[in-house]
Amino acid sequence: MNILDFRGESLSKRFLKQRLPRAAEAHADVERRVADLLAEVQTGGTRAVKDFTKRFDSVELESVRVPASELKRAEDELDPEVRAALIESIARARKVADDQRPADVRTELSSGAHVTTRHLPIERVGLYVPGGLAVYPSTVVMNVVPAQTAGSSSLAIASPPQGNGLPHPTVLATAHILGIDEVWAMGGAQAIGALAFGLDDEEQVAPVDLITGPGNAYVAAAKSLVRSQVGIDAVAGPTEIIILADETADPAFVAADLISQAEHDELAASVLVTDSTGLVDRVRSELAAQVPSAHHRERIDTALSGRQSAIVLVDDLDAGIQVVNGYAGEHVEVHTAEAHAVAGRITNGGAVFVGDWAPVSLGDYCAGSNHVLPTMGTAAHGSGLGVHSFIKVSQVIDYDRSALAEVAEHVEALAASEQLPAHGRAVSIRFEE
Ligand code: HSO
Ligand code: ZN
Repeated sequence: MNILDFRGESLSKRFLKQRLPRAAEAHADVERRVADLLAEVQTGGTRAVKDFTKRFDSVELESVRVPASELKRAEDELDPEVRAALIESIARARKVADDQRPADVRTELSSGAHVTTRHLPIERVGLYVPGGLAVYPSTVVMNVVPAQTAGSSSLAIASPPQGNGLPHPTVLATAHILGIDEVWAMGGAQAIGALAFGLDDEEQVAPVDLITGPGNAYVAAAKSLVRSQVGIDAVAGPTEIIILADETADPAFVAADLISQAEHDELAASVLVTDSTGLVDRVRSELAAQVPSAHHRERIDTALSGRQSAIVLVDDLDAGIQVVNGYAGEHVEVHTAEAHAVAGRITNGGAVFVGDWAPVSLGDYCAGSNHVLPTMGTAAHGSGLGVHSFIKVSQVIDYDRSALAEVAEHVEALAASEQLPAHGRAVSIRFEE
């Protein structure tokens, strides 16, 4: 891993933005190709989706909709151990999601003057579950559970087909366990297009109001291009972990967690921030010991030696916290003395994992937290998936005559100051004899 020595630096926001390691942004070229593809899906409908599936997934689809019998069969044939794990993962995610449900609030501003803030479910949601280098039934859980808890009434899953024309059986089984019956065998940018525009010929995909879920660069580009017509959760970049560790950290745990993130993707980012050169040496020897026996060692090697991964040396823990907050990573792990207090000072992090016993992979599957999280520094303003992602806020304004009279002059004054006299008149007309 590259070493970045930030000791003695002032660590301004600008310095950190420029100097912290980060994966390259997607090429403009990808956006152009995806824009053309989306236009073809919009005009060509099901035929275009099938053609792109043949071209990119090498699969000739008979039907894009997954039959109900296949969903049931996938659950019937599911390995019991995986089933038990999914049940636990779902139960924990539901427990957290239940506690996230926001309450409506009615605010009384004066007698007869009320504003009610309502939280309403987004009705129809398209949930994208990637295929590619791995299979992600856990992502089905992370998308579906908060959407169901929010009360979204119509959920459609899209996931790329395998050679048999169906998404991976564990993805199908998980959808069935969760009670989802609308699953589409489509992936990539064409899936995002079909969900956003709908299909209305051979296959009937009703357009969705919101698309959530991670995906590769093509999916990300498609989501960002359809966002003027449909809501999206985020434009996801490659996955990332930033670990803040001091002299007390266990180097074997730190190395294993850097490796587990790198396992996702050659572009995955694994970053270690520490004030201890001793720990750097120990983590490096652990990496040297652990990487060669890893199943995906080549991918891991590429990710760990890429420009997006690094070991960052800082003067002290305060500087380390500044670096972590400047990075605003998808996953933050804290391996320091007084880890809880340190974690409390992490203000930019998609999810923060505290101490030795909360590795990111716990959160990937079974913590109860969500693993669809903001990447590429967007944790500075964005949030991971949760019940809130599937909720829109609507305010109900309810004033009676005397309550309006109380503020009529203020409305008129502000309307006049904006040179919008008809706004003022809409109030004054109500009080004319
Ligand atoms: N770490 C990934 C999620 C995941 N890991 C799914 C395994 N399966 C991004 O948060
Ligand atoms: Zn993971």
